[in-house]
Amino acid sequence: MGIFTRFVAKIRGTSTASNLDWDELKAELLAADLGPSLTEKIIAQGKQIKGDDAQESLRVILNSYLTSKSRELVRTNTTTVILVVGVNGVGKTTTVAKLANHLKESGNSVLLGAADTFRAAAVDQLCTWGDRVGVVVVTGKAMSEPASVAFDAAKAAVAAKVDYLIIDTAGRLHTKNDLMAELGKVRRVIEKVLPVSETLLVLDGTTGQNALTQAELFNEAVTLTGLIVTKLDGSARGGAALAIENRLDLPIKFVGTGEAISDFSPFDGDTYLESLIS
Ligand SMILES: Nc1nc2c(ncn2[C@@H]2O[C@H](COP(=O)(O)OP(=O)(O)O)[C@@H](O)[C@H]2O)c(=O)[nH]1
Ligand SMILES: [Mg+2]
Repeated sequence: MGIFTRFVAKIRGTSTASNLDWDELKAELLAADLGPSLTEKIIAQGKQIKGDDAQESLRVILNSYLTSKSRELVRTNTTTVILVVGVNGVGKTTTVAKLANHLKESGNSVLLGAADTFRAAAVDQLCTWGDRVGVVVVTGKAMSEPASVAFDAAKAAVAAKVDYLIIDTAGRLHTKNDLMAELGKVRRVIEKVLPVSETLLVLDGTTGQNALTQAELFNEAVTLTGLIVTKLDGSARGGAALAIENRLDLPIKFVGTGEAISDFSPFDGDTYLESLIS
């Protein structure tokens, strides 16, 4: 059942939902991580909807809160560089592997750069994924500068003429200015070799409103081109994606729905709205 199923039934005046109070529906939307301001707006607009075309009217309203920006990954003439950023534990490294696999399955050659140099385990984790997916991972020596690994990876990507270079980075708190500045440096150093076409922020879909704050601060620091929302498997908080796009006007390009390599897909706005409504 979508988070708006009872909402639609209330508007239509059908089933037991017609007896529901708007306050009760509001509580449901808040619990689904739509956030207070978007919830208020949607309730106010929902109250204006009349009768049988409730589902379609609601779809139009919800669609207006999704971004109209392209969800397609950029593809340049040379190697296209994708920088993957985010706070700790959101699923960056797993997502880099999933994205590499996705691109490879669509016929692209891919190289990975392990620029999370803070923990040796992080490099090992990416290398293990690289082996499984069948892509080369460029690594640096222990505790080397993330920017220098990223630079080496960019050089290697040019030499190998791969279609995509994906750079994994260390998790960093969006409130730590020095770490955010370091990301800017990673990008500038890569750009001595190749333009960075995509800077994708990975957000944990279960973190609710905090994800919005993360996105705002990362966007200020490195100018994001898109988002990847993870851990949407088994989450009752299906409103997160809508709240995020509404607030940031940044496209969600992919979603992660589990720990396996194939638990990953391009985000489709229409399918998503359908899942909320029906
Ligand atoms: N359920 C679920 N777990 C995920 C998903 N993406 C990543 N994870 C898990 O989240 C944890 C942290 O992932 P990792 O890629 O190391 O995060 P990083 O610190 O941002 O690099 C791991 O246990 C992953 O298996 C997802 O879409 N769904
Ligand atoms: Mg990681």
